[in-house]
Amino acid sequence: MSETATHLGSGKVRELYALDDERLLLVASDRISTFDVVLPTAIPDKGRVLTGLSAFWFAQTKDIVPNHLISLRADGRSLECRRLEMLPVEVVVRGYLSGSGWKDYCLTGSVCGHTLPAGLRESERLPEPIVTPATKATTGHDLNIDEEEAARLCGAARYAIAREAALGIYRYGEQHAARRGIVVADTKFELGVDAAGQVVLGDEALTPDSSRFWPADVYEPGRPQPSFDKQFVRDWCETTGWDKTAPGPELPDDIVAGTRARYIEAFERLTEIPFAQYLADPQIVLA
Ligand code: PZK
Repeated sequence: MSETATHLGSGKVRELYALDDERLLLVASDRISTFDVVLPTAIPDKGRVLTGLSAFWFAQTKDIVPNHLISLRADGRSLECRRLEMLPVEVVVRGYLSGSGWKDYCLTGSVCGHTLPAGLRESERLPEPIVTPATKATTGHDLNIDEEEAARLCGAARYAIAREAALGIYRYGEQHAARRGIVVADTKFELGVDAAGQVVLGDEALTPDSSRFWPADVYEPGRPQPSFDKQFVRDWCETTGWDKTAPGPELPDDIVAGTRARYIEAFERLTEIPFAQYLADPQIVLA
């Protein structure tokens, strides 16, 4: 017996299928992107690591906010999800000053309408996490907006619920990860509304693709931080003279192996489950 799935769309490294009117299938590939380009070389098991982590966080945070997860498939890389009416904004939570947040702060002293203390350094921990929404721009790049604009786009009541949910999950995940040596600098959530009108967490949750993960042991404000997962790839790409336009370079075997090991290390630190055990029985992350 098998179900048919209709391909609905592709993300840079994931595929989305419809199973029926109520259910979607999110499939994480082993593709990796860096400098916004998908590389021609896969990282074996990356999709399983990200799917397992997402499922782990969905299970851990379901009492903070309901989520779209129905089931984790036995392949370890596919999530059956409830179909939602997605909100037209991405809800980014930042606990540290990095990326576009750092750029905007340098230029204006504020980030998405949040005025921050003067004198903060790159990668510095913020006094408290801030919510910095974004919309999908037509260029493919996200466009930061302030929370007033997000409230207009979503409806004020809905946005208020979504932002509190996002803050709650970020705080939970950031604390959990910090105790295991990983700084979650920021993370992007996508939320939607279910058939009953409830705000529900969708997409992926607190993965290295939707977040900035930094190794806590070398964390030091005042400079950019190395990526927990992608730093080998970035550093190697920088040695090649690649101009960072598509197509990217093929990765050598040692860079693939080192990067795969970092993804698995993130999985094992955060879930406290050996990755081999996940491969044998993915449902273990839901316990
Ligand atoms: C939904 N995307 C992003 C695009 C991907 C992912 N539960 C949901 N209900 C309705 N729509 C979506 C979801 C989720 N998650 C997610 N677009 C729509 C996307 C392409 C590939 F893997």
